[in-house]
Amino acid sequence: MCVEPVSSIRHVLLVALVLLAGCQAVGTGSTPIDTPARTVIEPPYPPTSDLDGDGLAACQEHALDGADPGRMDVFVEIDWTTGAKPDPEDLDRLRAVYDGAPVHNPAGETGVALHLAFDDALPARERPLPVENHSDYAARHFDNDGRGSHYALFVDEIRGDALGHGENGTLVVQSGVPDRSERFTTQLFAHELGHSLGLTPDVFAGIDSWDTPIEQYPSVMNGEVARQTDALDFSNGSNGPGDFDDWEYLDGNLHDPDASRLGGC
Ligand SMILES: [Ca+2]
Ligand SMILES: [Ca+2]
Ligand SMILES: [Ca+2]
Repeated sequence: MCVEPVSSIRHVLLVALVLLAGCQAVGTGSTPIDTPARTVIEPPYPPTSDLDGDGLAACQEHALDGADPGRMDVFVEIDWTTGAKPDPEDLDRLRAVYDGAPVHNPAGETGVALHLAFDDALPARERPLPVENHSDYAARHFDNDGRGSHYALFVDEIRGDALGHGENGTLVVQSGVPDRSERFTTQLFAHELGHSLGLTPDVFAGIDSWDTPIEQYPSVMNGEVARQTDALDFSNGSNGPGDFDDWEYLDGNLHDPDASRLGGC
């Protein structure tokens, strides 16, 4: 669940561009892919139902600003230590990826609404954060714990080999990795958020893999994608044998955020 240290990253830009071009070419053929008809369910939805599968009951979603019980929502509270705040404009790229996600929603639209809430600026640390200690921050600074949100902490440096870690609704990311752009920070966030949502190596072996080719599994969960590109998307499973449909998995198995403190029902 960790991303490889930057010291071992090799910049093979030309190869990356070629591979990117190959990835973009996938699915551009003239033969359309038949997709099964989806049933559109008209609101109002039963108050205690979760027909969009985002882990929030319809009555809870009515109590959350911006939530839609007919479309998947993912809420993330973002805290950061001094100097580690992620670039809001670059995070918009990730919002756009989620907005275009090929998931099924009862209201008929595809896509996932990614709600990113900047919350607390925390003091800088005197020493790098051990990755396992990010849960201490969550315990003290996760203001929306129990309100249907994930927790993301951005820090200036993580001690050890990892650049990030995420699972079960919380994640930590190192901002401003030396010799990498702000886009890399967003990519780390996209990767760790994938873990927080439920994409783990137990689900598919290509996740966190360093030897799965990009053209086989073009997902931000694939270590090779993080090593060679700044892509943010998950795979849609359309790339032949050995691929995995991350979005389909999330469509049916999204980690349910703790919503025990949400009112509305
Ligand atoms: Ca829901
Ligand atoms: Ca929803
Ligand atoms: Ca907070």
